[in-house]
Amino acid sequence: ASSRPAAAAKSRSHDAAADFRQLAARALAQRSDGHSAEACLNAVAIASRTLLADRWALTQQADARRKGVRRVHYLSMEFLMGRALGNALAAIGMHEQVEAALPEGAPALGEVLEHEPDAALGNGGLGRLAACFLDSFASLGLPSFGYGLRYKHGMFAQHIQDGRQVEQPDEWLRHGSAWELPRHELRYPVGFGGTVVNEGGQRRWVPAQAVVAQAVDFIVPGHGTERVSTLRQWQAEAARPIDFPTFCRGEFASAGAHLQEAEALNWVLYPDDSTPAGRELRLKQEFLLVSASLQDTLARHLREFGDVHSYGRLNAVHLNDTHPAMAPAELMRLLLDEHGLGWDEAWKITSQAVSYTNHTLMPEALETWPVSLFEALLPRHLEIVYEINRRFLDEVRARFPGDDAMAARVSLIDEGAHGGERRVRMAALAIVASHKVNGVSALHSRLMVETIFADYAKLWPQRFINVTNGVTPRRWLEQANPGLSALLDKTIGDGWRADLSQLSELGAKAGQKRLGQEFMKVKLANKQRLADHIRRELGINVDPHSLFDVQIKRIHEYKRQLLNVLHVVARYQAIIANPSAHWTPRTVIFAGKAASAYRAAKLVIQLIHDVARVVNSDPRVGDKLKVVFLPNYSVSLAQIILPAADLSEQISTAGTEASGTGNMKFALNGACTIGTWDGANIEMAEGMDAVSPRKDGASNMFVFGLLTEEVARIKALGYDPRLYVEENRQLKAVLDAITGGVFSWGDPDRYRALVQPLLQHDPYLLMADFAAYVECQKTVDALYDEPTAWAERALRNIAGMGFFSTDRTIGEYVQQVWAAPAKR
Ligand code: DL6
Repeated sequence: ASSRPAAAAKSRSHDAAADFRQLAARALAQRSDGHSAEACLNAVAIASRTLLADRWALTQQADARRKGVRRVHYLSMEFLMGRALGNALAAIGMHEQVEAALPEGAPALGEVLEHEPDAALGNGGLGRLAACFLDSFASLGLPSFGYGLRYKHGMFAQHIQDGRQVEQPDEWLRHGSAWELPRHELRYPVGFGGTVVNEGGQRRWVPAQAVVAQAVDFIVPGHGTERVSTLRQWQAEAARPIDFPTFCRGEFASAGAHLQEAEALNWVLYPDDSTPAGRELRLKQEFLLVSASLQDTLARHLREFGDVHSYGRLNAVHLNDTHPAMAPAELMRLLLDEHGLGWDEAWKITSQAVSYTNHTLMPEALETWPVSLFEALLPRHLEIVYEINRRFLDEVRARFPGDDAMAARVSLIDEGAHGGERRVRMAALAIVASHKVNGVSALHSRLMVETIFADYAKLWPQRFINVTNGVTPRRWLEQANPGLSALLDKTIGDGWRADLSQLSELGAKAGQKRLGQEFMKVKLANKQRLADHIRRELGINVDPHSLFDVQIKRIHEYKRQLLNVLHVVARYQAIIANPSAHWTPRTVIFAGKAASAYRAAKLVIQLIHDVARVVNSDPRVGDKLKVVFLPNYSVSLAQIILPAADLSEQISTAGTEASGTGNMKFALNGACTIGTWDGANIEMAEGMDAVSPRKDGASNMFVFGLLTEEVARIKALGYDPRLYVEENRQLKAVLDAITGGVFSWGDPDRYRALVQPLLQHDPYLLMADFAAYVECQKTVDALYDEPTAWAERALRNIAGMGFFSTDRTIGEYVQQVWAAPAKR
């Protein structure tokens, strides 16, 4: 009898596989372009999506039956999903079926997978974290939805012309997306502008303009489960069709101007906000996301439970940074004006539901909106914000009588005391409305309550917590690095695939010579693959035996790609001064995008290219040093680069990087880290040293540089970067070479705007950390010269990474933020 269920399961999976093959074959037969990679990709994606859509229906039915269990709604302007097909096939276990379904003459599966464009609907770590969360939502079976916008052109595609970044629209939807499931039944009106009217004592917003938000779903498969999660993306459409009489008069553009205006909401992520039109578009995008998502959650709640009173108990609404911070105001409006609740109940529900993650201490990233713009676009919301603020400030004054300065600092409105315009502080709105606010690493969360949110933490110390970031090991180890994954299976068993903490078992084995050799073999194969990619893309030959030293991330001054370049130049000068000395060969690899309006970051990209041009063509240098910038950084590019890295550069000024998640991906793939005592580097080093302590007691990480408190102290004492330059001949020679035009032949002024600030304010203390960085790089060289010791160190790094899975992160969010309704 016991074999009957097993036989039934086998036959079910046989049926599913046969269905899958049939679906793929049918979709392929319906194409007009034969068996091209494009056609095969589309066919297999359609078959996968159909299977996932069935799983979606079952997941929703199961969740609707789980009465009393909260659903999580994760609102984010960014979801950096990358490619979907490889992940889907790994999750649903249909690799073999696909091989079988691809007809004679079709490209190999690997080539088909390479053909898929990245869904690059994000900027950096924040967006990729959201994508990793969806993977863990599904794999852990958490009742949940991700909510975002469907950007037709992503952020931008980065092209490099003459060493400069040029932004182009990212045309990832050019061939459509077989993954998307438009939900024509889910359409919500979203208004802008207009007035607020009084109807029998009830306030009601009458917008001047309206669009319709149409839901388009992207189903995210779970691994090791048939459950899925959903990324619901909103597409704005005009609320009415073309104006027919105008069209008939031949005025085609004006007949459809409102269609174009609605569509523009979905063109790009983070439109340049240096113009008033750009700022207005951005605020409208944020409201589109918030309003459509909340209407959707309310509609679902009403369908399942029949009334709104239990909404706060049964729904978590999470704000991924301040971009969706309008959510509390919109939820209040919907509850007050559309559902007729009183203020107190609406506020209780709102604050039960809402929670907020802060992802940066950078003041410029803490959004504020001019009151005038806010009022013009969202007049009813401004009324609600004022009322929230009035009640909140009453509480503040009661608790801190006479402290007007405190009230002014925490107010939701910046009154523009120094001649500036009045502005709405979105982080303040998010904090006041949330029952929990978290930072993303232990250091960041501590600094958050000690600095930018200190006043709020005084009011509500229990509200602030830490949840350290993670990454999904499915994409970032199993799929990106099958060679290393197989080696781990062989060494510690495959339990780590379901429970990453089991990586710690590697700690005791890290010193085994044979294991080290096998590890280095896997690494070399990955490096060869990257070297081939670099040759194909850039025509540069790099030696896979050289140390691959990698910094891939958004280009930003605080991340200090420039410090890395200064070290490269110092090394170049040292090599040409003494070419016959022993040099540990290095290939320094960069990738990353600079925000389109960020001049200094764009200059850094140009400098990297100029330095690369000089270094790579200098015959005295040869293979001792190579510099590579890989354009158009993306998730799929990261999946090739990370497994090939020997050294991970995590060199932000201490106290500036909230967490980092690239740092985790590198270490998981067996790269050693050179890093400052910043963000999650700290917990990573502690993790490695706890599971696999070194005999000499030193850290497994290459740590250098000033600590956060030292940075603060130096700044307080009056930091003078010139003193560091005057004392360090090497540093002076590096800066002289850059300003002297060695790398910008014929244009010595090109980098004045980069170097001058280093000598004047140097806000990220590159000058102060340079010497320590260069010294630390020497210890990296020394270890790399001993492959056995290097492999042992790299294995210890992997062993310490068990904590950094998003499965753990999500477990903590569930326990500390989302599971229980808030008590205030
Ligand atoms: O929490 C995800 C990610 C962190 O790992 C990075 O350290 C942090 O820089 C990033 N934050 C942002 C916020 N916006 N800005 N700037 O992207 O979040």
